[in-house]
Amino acid sequence: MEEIAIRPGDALILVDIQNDFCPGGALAVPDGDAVVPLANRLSRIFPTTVLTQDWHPAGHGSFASSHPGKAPFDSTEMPYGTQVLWPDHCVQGSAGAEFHPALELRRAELIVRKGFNPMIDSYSAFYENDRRTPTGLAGYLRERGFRRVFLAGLALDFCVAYSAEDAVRCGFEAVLIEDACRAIDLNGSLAAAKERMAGLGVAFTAAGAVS
Ligand code: VGL
Ligand code: ZN
Repeated sequence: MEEIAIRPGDALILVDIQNDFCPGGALAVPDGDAVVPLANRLSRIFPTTVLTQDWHPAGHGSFASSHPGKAPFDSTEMPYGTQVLWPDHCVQGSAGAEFHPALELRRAELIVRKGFNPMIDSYSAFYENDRRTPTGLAGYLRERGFRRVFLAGLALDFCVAYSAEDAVRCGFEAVLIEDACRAIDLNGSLAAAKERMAGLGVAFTAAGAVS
């Protein structure tokens, strides 16, 4: 595993480490809570941590319950393309939308909420799923002089992967901390996500190799 030294201009982005993505949650990622101790350790060694928080209004367009006749994990066509339909999750103000209780928030300098547009999902920390509506994160990172982002969290094959890909498209170097992520792995989504990331030049490392 590639050893990587943290340098000025690096930021850690911890993606969606929320109750609904952990065991017992509405969209539980297998073993999702296993990332928490690694995320905490990483946030103590990075100069800056950014958190993302999936934050949907009730009745969100990505919920299967908003599409009569559809079940969770079916797909549908939205104006911006194909969208997987999810169980209701991370509803604004609900306990499921809160960060995992053991996640240390102290070092987070920014919390990016996403998915609040009722008709557009937002996997990526940078753009909504129309791939055109920005969250503002790229501007924030640029204004603060960050050049390289390290990503970890949930789920590797959706929000983490989309964020890493968009980071590269926005001109940042991106490093995925693979063992500090867990995946949903829906119909081969994990292998596909890794291939897309590798193709864009995202680097892969492990939490223990970053210092
Ligand atoms: C996510 C599906 C729906 C994620 C969020 O955090 O990966 N996946 N909303
Ligand atoms: Zn969501």
